[in-house]
Amino acid sequence: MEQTFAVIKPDAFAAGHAGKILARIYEAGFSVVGLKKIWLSETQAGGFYHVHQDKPFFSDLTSFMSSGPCLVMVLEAPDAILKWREMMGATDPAAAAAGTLRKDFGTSIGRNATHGSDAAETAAFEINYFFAGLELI
Ligand code: RTP
Ligand code: MG
Repeated sequence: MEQTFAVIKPDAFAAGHAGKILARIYEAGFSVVGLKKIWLSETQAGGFYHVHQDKPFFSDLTSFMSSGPCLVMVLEAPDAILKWREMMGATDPAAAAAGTLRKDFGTSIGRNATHGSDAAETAAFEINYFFAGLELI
């Protein structure tokens, strides 16, 4: 079993897509071992995406991620990191494959509906950034 960290980002949450995305998560066989609604500050969003702090899109990214509530989750499954990345699709919804979450619910590269950890080390950092051990059931 492996755990990954996932977010239903402010665009998808505000558009009312959280229920549909959660249904697809359960249908895909993930266990949701942690789940909460949060509204990040810009500073908190910057800490989460610190690896991108020198990128030209960083301020757009932190501004968007702090623009409204989102759902943060810890998902568990065999190969959860890769499985969730495949379910999300490419970063840019325009390039994402049919049937992926970003194709169905994203509207631009900056407003792409979901986040997923990209490696075991980032999953560990991201899970720990948002959840205490007692919240993972
Ligand atoms: P995420 O971290 O959100 O799951 O997305 P990702 O791994 O597919 O993509 P990443 O390279 O980590 O980029 C993080 C987020 O930054 C925004 N972005 N904008 N304007 C741009 O060229 C650009 N590139 C990336 C995206 O919203 C991406 O999800
Ligand atoms: Mg990423």
